[in-house]
Amino acid sequence: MTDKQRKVIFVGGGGHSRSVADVALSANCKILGFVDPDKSLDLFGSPRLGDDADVANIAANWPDAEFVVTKGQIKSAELRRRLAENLETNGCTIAAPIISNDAYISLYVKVGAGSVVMHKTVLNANVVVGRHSIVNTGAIVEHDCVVGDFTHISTRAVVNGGCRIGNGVFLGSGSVVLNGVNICDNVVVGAGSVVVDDITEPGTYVGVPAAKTL
Ligand code: JB2
Repeated sequence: MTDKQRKVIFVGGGGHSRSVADVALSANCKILGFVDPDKSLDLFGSPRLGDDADVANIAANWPDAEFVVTKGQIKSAELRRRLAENLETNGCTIAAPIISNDAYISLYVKVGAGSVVMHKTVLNANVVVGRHSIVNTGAIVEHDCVVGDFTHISTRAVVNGGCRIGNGVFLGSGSVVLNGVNICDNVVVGAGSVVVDDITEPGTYVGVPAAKTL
């Protein structure tokens, strides 16, 4: 028996959406199209359906469509939050989590609506990931971690066991968070940085060990 194919609409048609397209196809989703102010974009043949002001009409045309925000760049958490609110205000269905068929997901994991878990990731036992978050290609989130909403764990980042990562956090590519470390909301950790102690103030942290930049 095959699962019913899901129908998804992307909000954002840039680089991240191209990576998510590949994940969505692997997860038996049909991409109906995307929403983006840039009329020049193409998403592997899926049409541009309009911009953010059009989402209510788009949802009315495709009542079974699920919407997912597909923007990923550094410091985009606030924009992603606004785009998600716009979807909710306009009655759009937020996509159930989109999870690559090439990810290892423990049976004891919860992932929130609007989140995307990309290829070659590992979410180990007892992990909770919030809403509208991204676990990008090759990232590892170890046992008992809690990851907030609108948070992006970038490519090949490693979050070791028992960490709490807040909302709107961006962990750069290849960064490492040591066991049991807590990171508060609205933090950016630079690529390759190693977080060894709790971060309790929003800001940008880089280096080994990671320290706040001015
Ligand atoms: O308000 C908006 C808006 N503002 C910009 N609403 C909607 N619906 N879309 C918006 N955009 C669109 O986001 C731009 O027109 C553009 O198409 C897209 C941003 O594309 P970009 O490739 O710059 O960023 P991205 O978030 O798709 O991907 C970044 O982050 C990924 C994690 C890139 O840096 C990728 O290389 C990276 N892998």
